[in-house]
Amino acid sequence: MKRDNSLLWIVTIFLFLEILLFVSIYYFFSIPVVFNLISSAAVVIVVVWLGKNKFLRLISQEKPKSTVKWAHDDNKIEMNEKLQNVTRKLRKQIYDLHNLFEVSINLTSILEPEQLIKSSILSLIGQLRTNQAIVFLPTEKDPSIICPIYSKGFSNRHWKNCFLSINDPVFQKFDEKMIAVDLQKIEKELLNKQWLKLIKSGITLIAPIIPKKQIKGIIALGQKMNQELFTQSEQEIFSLLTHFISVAFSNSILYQKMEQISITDGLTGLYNYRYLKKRLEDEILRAQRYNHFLSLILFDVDHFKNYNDTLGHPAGDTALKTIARILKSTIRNSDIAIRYGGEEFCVILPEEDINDAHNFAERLRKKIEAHPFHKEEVQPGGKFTISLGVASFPQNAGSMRALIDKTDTALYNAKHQGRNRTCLIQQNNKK
Ligand code: GH3
Ligand code: MG
Ligand code: MG
Repeated sequence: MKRDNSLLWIVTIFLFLEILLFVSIYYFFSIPVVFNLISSAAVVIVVVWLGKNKFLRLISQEKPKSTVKWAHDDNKIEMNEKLQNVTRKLRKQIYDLHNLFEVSINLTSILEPEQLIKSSILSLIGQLRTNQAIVFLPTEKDPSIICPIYSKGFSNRHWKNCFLSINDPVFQKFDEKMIAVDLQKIEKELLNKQWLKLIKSGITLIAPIIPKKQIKGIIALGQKMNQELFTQSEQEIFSLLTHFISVAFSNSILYQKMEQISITDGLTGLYNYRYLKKRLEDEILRAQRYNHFLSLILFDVDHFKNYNDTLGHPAGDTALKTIARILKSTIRNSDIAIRYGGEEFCVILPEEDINDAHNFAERLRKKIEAHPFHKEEVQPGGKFTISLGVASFPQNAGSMRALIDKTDTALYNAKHQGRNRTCLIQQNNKK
């Protein structure tokens, strides 16, 4: 390598100039100041010019470039570029995995199916940089037919009346790993009118929703925002996310079923006592807020023990189911029918005052009295009947507890006065 002698030269020139200066001071007193200034300025400029690069290298810790080019330097540069590319790809994969992990945790924590679908679509759109996604799930009437239930970025006309069979030949293209399928790569003869319409609207990739090894629906994606094709790794991310969504969806459906079971009476299918407390509280708050009436009816089968003892428990169960059926057919959509316990039932009538509730109670009582229950002649009056108590908020009670107590008292009065009748609180003789 060539030695850098620049500093040595500078110092030598400087010494020479200074000797000249010294001599000039001695012999020609008038010249030296100008000469001294010029020589010093020249030295400073040269030193600054030569020292600049060295100084910059020193502060940036950069090593001086070798002036000799070795044969293996090109290989090194190439290797370095390759390594940087691999590092970049690995960093991207770690970032994607981290995102996937977070998204999966978020999705599995959503227990409401509709909310889950909406969040899933937003996650897919964000992760895969597309602005179109659509979810197909079974129709209510026929679980073997799927239709769009939620979409983002597609206009309604694209997917209105779009129905696909769960046995569609396109779905056979999902392999056992259930990796997403690119619709561009599907043979044309497999694509029916519906698929052609969907492809025309921009759908490119589809992945199956498979909660339990059986296709229940699909998620379809539109094009990427930058109009590029989805890469292999993006297709894998889509498949993986759809798999998470499938599991989360299945859990949310299960949770919803369990929740429904926990508030439903197993014998009659009506709501149970657990639901009554929660719902009545909510309805009273609503009645308070909007200044509405609210009525409660409590009724009990007359001499049911006798019916049970004479005809057996199964006959008693059948009679209870019949009562529930008659009750369901008598209430409005907004009324809430509940099995209070044993052979006691209850109806919440939102926005109904005491007179409306009394009319309803009488209608129900007469329907039950008129219904030909199995071997009802075994009952004391020869008929299968009920007794009812009615009270209203705020006319008779100002709180949930008070309303239940007043209705119970009215029912007690109805029993006490001879059964098969309706009693309003404080009005004991109405039949
Ligand atoms: P009252 O007119 O005073 O109401 O007389 P009752 O015989 O109806 O009243 P009681 O409380 O003496 O009897 C209620 C009966 O209801 C006793 C119980 O065996 C029966 N019961 C409670 N739950 C069920 C049920 O789920 N199925 C059947 N078959 N019977 C039930
Ligand atoms: Mg009874
Ligand atoms: Mg009873």
